[in-house]
Amino acid sequence: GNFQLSKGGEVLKLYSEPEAKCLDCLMRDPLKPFVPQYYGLVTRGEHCYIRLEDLLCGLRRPVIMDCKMGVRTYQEAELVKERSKTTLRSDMYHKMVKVDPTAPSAEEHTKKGVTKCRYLQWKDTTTSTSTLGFRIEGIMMEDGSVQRDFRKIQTLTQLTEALLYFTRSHLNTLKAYHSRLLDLKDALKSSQFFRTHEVIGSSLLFVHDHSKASVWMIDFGKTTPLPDMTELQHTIPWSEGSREDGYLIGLTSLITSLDQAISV
Ligand code: 4IP
Ligand code: MN
Repeated sequence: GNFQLSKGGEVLKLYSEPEAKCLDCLMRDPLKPFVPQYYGLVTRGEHCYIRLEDLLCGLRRPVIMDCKMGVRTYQEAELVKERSKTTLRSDMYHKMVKVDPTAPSAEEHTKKGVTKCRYLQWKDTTTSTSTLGFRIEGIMMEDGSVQRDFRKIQTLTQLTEALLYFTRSHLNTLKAYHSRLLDLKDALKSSQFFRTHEVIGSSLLFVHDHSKASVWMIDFGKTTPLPDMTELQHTIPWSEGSREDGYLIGLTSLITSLDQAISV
């Protein structure tokens, strides 16, 4: 990703204004314990970086899972922008064809390009994003091997299998994740930040080693404040204009699945 270096328990992430604004807000919100500590900005060479707590610091052979939350991963604003100016992306066309050669339309095949929203929508609807409210983006096991294809996960039962694999069925790890997610749910309920932001493309990062397990909210580059006086529920499906993100649909799927995994 765009993480530059890790030193002294800190990582640097390339600056983005929306993300820095979210982190500022989050450091003064009930969600603070669920977000990496934010230490402000630093310039290195020509670039500005966001200084964040290194969540892997002190862990031995950590196991990591990135879950991208929500029922969609594109902003409404991106959708609107595309209607007036349709830039075709050949890289996204090729990523699409690699997974399913029949996915692009005849026109898209001819142009060898798709719009960004078309690609992101296709991905959302062919993974668990649109149904379970999140998808597993990747898992890194203790030996450093990375698995990225979780496209087949469509049901809670398949999700439970993935969680059992990820934790090697360790009951203590599963229980620690479960209770952390329940605490997160409580914090989200009382969070002013959560009520007033459309949370898109943000992940829950699951991290454990032999002795501890935790979950963190990360990646706020596409999380944006709502107009004054509007609030989201985060629990209902999206329809254009509602800006609903379905974040809590995904969190509920994860909690339900961990419940199942614990009782296996
Ligand atoms: C990626 O697709 C992810 O959706 C990225 O989101 C997105 O970055 C990329 O868009 C898109 O190509 P794959 O994961 O299928 O490769 P994230 O960074 O949340 O993982 P954005 O810019 O939307 O954050 P481009 O436009 O950066 O290529
Ligand atoms: Mn991410």
